[in-house]
Amino acid sequence: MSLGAIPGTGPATSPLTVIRKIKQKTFADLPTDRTLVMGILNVTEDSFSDGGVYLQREAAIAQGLKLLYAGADIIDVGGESTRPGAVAVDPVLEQERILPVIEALVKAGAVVSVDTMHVDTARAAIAAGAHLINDVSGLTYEAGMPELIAQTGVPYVLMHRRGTAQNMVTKADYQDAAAEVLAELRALRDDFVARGVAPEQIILDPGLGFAKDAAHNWALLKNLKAFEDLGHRVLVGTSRKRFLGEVLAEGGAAREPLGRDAATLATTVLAAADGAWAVRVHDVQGSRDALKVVKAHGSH
Ligand code: PMM
Repeated sequence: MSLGAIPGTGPATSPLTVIRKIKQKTFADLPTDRTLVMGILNVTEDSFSDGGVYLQREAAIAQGLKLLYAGADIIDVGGESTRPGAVAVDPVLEQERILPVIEALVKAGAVVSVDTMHVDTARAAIAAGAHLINDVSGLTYEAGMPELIAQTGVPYVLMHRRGTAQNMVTKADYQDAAAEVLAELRALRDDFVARGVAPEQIILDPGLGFAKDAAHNWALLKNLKAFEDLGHRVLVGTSRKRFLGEVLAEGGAAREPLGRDAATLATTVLAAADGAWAVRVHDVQGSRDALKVVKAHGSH
């Protein structure tokens, strides 16, 4: 008997039909009984450097689906590198890179967040189906961002950063990093609320590595509960960051990024035990496993 005899299983079944049948998710569908995993999908030159635009796009969508099937609760799509010294990307190019990826992942049933500092890109991403905006610009946010977030009502990650990617390293100067970052993030939160953003829309992130050195990052990780006490969900991003490479250094050289996943998992466990809402990570499968252990232990 031909498989085609069973409706919906034959070779004539269009893959598109199958995709359409997948129930599209919303932010409200996310679990609330454990720490969530936000998988990182960077659609930047350095991440997908070989091939033309089409190949980059295909590779990015394939990687996003891989993260989704590995158990990512949210996929964070970014088209502009945010590391220290990174060159700013034109928002038009940023949108060319990420909009088709967002559309494909939303269609496949993913909850998608968009890592952007640009109002135009955030607006276009929301129109393409993105569920939340992850803005790392911190104290130097683009004019109009709070108004867009207020109008659209989407959840919004408000992360702490002093300065820009170009100059933030020079601004990593604190007497008491945890207290100062907390005070600056609280003031920024108040500013967004005064501009019409509902407090429930705001997710706070201490911004590890953004105008912070290793000691500052550890102070923030140790004081996560103080951020949670501001009354919002808290997102933490430690994945493969340099301060972990420094802990693992041998012979004075920091461990390279791809060798930092086990150390990242340790910080994931610590953050979850302190009540983090979500962790932003490269290693989705490992993070889900580690969080199952935290849950079984009853720590979150
Ligand atoms: N870190 C990076 C990029 N985006 N977003 C949030 N909310 N928090 C972070 O800590 C964060 C971020 C840099 O990491 P990558 O270059 O590995 O993406």
